[in-house]
Amino acid sequence: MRRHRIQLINPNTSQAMTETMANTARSIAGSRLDIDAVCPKEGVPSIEGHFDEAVATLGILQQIRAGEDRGVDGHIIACFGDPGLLAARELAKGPVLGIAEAAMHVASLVATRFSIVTTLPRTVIIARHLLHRYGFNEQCAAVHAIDLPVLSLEDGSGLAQQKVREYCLNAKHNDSVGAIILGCGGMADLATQLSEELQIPVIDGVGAAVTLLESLLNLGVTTSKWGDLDFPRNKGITGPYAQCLVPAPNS
Ligand code: 2AL
Repeated sequence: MRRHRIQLINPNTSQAMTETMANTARSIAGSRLDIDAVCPKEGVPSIEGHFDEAVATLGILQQIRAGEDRGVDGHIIACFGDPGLLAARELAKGPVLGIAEAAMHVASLVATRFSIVTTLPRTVIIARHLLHRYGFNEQCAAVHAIDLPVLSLEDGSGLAQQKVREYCLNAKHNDSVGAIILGCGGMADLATQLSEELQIPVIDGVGAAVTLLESLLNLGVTTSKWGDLDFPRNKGITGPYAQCLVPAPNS
């Protein structure tokens, strides 16, 4: 089996969060998987709503373009709203996974029902939309918000981590679920310890996406270019968006 290189794209500009996720991703990757961890130089410092997602999407597409150009085999969009996922799949030859979609698939393999613990209450609707879009709504008992912003996970106080633990414990006892999904990329480093401590699978989307992406690459399965995920048509986009344009082979 040949070596593969993937890129982990943190769509917000937080270097600290990029490193948290990169450390988790590399600890889970097999010995034949190399991981480039990247984040945009400009954009939003954290993604906590529809507006933030829209702003972050251009940076994600630029990173996908750059990754494809240097020959990476696959990509992970490491934000729990999976911003720009389908657009990224159009642009990329290799597979592209979002951490929310990956976490939901993994949770559904080990439990009949799960709950999600996320950051601010305004992100709950984003998770809910994804549950519907991916077909997991019936399996999700509840989406809980710890009511702290994304960057509180990186402030060194430990308060956000304490609240994540508290909310996971409550979900275990009150939601009749068999698993809990951590609803933010910045929680990636908490899953292993929480799973052991709470004695219930606590699933982080970064680790889930790394493992699933590696499996797809080993299987030789890649993004379908037959149909709507075909490369975008080259129609002469101007301005900053031009950097994201891939000329479609036959247009
Ligand atoms: C996220 C995430 O994973 N990264 C970020 O900046 N915002 N989503 C979330 N629900 O907190």
